[in-house]
Amino acid sequence: MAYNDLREWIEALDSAGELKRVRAQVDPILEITEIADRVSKGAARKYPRGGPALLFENVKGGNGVPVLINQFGSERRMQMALGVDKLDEVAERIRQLLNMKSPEGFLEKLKMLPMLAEMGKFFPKIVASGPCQEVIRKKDFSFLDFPVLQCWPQDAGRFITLPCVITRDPRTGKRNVGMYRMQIYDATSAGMHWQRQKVAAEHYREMLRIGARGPAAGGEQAHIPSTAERRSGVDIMARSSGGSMLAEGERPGGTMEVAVAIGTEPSLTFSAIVPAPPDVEEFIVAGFLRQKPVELVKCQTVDLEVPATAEIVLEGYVKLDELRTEGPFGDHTGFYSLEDEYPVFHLTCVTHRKNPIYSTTIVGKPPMEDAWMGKAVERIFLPLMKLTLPEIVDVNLPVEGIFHNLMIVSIRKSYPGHARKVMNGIWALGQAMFTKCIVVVDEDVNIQDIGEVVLKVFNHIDPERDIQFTLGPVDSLDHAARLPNFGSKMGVDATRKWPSEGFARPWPDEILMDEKTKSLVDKKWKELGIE
Ligand SMILES: Cc1cc2nc3c(=O)[nH]c(=O)nc-3n(C[C@H](O)[C@H](O)[C@H](O)COP(=O)(O)O)c2cc1C
Ligand SMILES: [Mn+2]
Repeated sequence: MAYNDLREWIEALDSAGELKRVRAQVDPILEITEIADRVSKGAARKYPRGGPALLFENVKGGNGVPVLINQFGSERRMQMALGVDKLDEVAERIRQLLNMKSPEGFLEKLKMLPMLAEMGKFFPKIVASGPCQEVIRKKDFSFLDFPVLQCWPQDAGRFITLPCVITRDPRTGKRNVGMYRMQIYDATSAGMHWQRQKVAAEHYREMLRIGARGPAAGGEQAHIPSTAERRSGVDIMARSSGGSMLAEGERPGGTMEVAVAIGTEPSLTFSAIVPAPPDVEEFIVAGFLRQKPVELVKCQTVDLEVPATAEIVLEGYVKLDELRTEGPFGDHTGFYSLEDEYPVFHLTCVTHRKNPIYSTTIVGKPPMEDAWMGKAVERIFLPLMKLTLPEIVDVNLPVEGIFHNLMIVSIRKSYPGHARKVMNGIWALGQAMFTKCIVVVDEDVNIQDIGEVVLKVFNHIDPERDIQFTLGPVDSLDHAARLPNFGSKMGVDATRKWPSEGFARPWPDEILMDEKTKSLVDKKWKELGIE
């Protein structure tokens, strides 16, 4: 079942008892964070883990715009958002899609037709008009017409935390939707925190490479950069550090158009955080998740399309020669992410629905709302990881490992060195490149049970032999790395070691009672009178 907009989603949450409306006045500066944090950590005792979604209806200085927060903040709501009873159902749908084999004979081809028709539902549809443009403001607008939060005391200011940032690849015309926070500098400029390994940052670099000659979308011939243009783009990128993509004094000029949708229906919001392969449009991912096309409308002032039912749309551009200090920001590591240089988004037009709803989230010490989103990604991506690494049995990203610090993976080991092959494969797999520590165990370990993991991993390793270090890109949020974005990573091979791996000693059996004794005690259990 698909929600057509945020409002239908809020209604569904309400009727499922998953939403709490708050009528008391609250301050978007710090206070909403403190409330939402307590709810995430269990202060709302009537509710299961993660607490309810919150709709603040009376926000100080918020022009009457309500604030929705914690919409994804429990297992149940994450399932509801994706229209399933178990997240593994989504994984199963992906598995079926990947399992497709070529039909043999006419009958099998006929049987495929409904499947192909089904796939038509994944693609977005451009419609002539949509509620997101009920109100169009081409002048006298400000980010602060909306109740944008300051989340934590040492944050550099107010941040839009749940924006779907839409950009276009200037070479292919393909769109990308990524969730990148935006720090409000003033009424019409904001930091655009796309980290340098993310897709929108690559679109930005691509614009630099082609000398900002304009997008080649819409079937136009793509501009092929000259060697000199390429070299200058590469130079700019190589010389800059951290989030910087331009060297000081470098002025290639030009702009890149950007649109931001806030308050989208949940499958689209979720698809903006999904680490899909760079060339996969998130509008298609959302269409797949909701089994219904996403409807898009053309923007007013930029050549981009936005979800027709979004609550709020920000249209604007990023200058290719402008960077500004972004941060600090209280991040999902539980620490403040450091200041760094990022591009600046300039607002050219705001469109919104009548009586818009502002949707947001906070991050901080786990568990918080994003923990549930991350767990959904873990489940849904398992079949996709298995496509490249079929020996993987299961994956666990413990919430306190904040998704990039720790990945536990069980494998069906088949040859010497197999665990190390898997580590290297994971470090080469899209955003999994950021994984600071990968622990690999045999398939008989239930990796969803951390107690069992600790027991077996630390029994099984000879640290000097079984730990593998490597160097490479690390998450921009990693404050311990020797350099921003570059550092070391560790793999732990906790699989049982084989003679073919040079392990000559016998390997002991795990202690397990025999079945005969177990069933004997089962039968006598009552008679023993212990319970
Ligand atoms: C609440 C939330 C906030 C996020 N903020 C950022 C951010 O500021 N910058 C960033 O690069 N990634 C951020 N991410 C992660 C990206 O959304 C994620 O890596 C996504 O896959 C990027 O999309 P892309 O692959 O199309 O670039 C955030 C994720 C969540 C759940
Ligand atoms: Mn993407």
